[in-house]
Amino acid sequence: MSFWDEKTETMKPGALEKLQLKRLKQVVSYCYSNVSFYREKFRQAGIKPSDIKRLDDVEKIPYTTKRDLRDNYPFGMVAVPCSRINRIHASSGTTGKPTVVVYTRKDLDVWADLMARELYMSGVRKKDTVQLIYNYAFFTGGFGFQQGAEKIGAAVIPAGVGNTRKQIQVMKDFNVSMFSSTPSYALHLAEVMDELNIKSGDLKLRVGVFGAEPWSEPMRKRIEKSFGIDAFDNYGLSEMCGPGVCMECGEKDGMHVWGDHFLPEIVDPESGERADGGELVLTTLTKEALPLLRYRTGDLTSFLDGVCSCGRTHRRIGRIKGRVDDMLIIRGVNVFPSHVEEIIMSFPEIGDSYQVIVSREGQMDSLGVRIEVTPEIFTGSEVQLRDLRERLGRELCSGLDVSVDVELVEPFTLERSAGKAQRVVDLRKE
Ligand code: DLL
Repeated sequence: MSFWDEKTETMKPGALEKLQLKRLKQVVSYCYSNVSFYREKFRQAGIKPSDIKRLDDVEKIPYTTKRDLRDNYPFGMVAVPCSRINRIHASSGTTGKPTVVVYTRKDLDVWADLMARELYMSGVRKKDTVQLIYNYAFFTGGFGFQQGAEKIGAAVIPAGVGNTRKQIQVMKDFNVSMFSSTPSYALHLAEVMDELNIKSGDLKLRVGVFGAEPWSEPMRKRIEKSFGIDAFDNYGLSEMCGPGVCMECGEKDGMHVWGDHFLPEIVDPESGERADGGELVLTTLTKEALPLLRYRTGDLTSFLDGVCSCGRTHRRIGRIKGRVDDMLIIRGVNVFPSHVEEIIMSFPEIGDSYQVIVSREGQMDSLGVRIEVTPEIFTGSEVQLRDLRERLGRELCSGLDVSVDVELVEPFTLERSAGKAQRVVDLRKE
């Protein structure tokens, strides 16, 4: 077993908590002294940095939200003078102003080190050739992975997004052993590989790291099978650094949140009270340029109990179920698009793309799924298709507790995205 930073990754829990408390006190004082937004928040809450004496005292601090970042666009929450800023990224979001995130030299060094920790954990070494299939414009994905892989000493191909055939050609010709992209784009790469009649055995791929959007266990299996690789889940968000917040180890039983740099909490998204499962809240413990206290990520997950057999002691969270604002309420039943995916992707007859359609008939919302089938099924018999449609409808209804209208469509007809997939089509808004 090997680690990038064994001492830190396997720290005794008591020692890790001690380090977290020391850093929490530091970052709280730092925010209070350098960010007027926090000074004002503390004043309103009637607290002082000296009130943070134990780790649990973090609960005294008010939450920070994406709205706060947007209200202070672009640099209102930055804690350092402009001259110390070394990099600026932004997350586009779907509406309104982008969320701007900035880094000092030290922030970039920490980020690179965390990414090296994660990539090393997935098995990336100096000898590897790494293809990074992310949009490099403002987005943190490509740069994060690039810094980490370079730190390990691997060869990096900053492939960017698009031109799927060329991506596969590069994979083959440059003997790529690891690649990283969104999971939905990985499945599209696999489709195009089929079209080009390139088999996983023609490539040298061993490892894939995927993130930036929710995906499911059946989807992992499909990706692993298509490329003959070991596929890992990686979670992060621009506001913390980008990727580099947490990742799965070889056990693939939850993602380790790097507790030396982030303090994780989970709260009920409605009441804001601590909970075992709910919204992930993160406090940056070491960031200089944009320190954030109790940041509401909007992402839903839960803590996993017990010691991980990989030897790492940093707390684990389960797969991200979706965002608080992704949840659909259909006739009073809460439905997550990720649950729909989990159910349909376990059917081998189903292709690699689908859409969740929400529509309204009168006062009632209804749920549909439009799913691509495999070419074999599509050219098969009417009876087979009807049978598949019925089985899918039954499974979805019993898994989600709401009836679902299933539409099966021809392979490769739904739109593919090179970045984060847009799975939900909300006809109620049209
Ligand atoms: O997506 C950072 C990233 C890049 C992570 C590449 C992993 C790989 P943002 O654009 O700010 O940053 O989007 C962050 O994406 O709040 C989640 O809702 C979602 N997300 C990220 N990783 C995962 C994941 C990057 N593994 C938002 N599973 C987050 C589910 C994820 N959702």
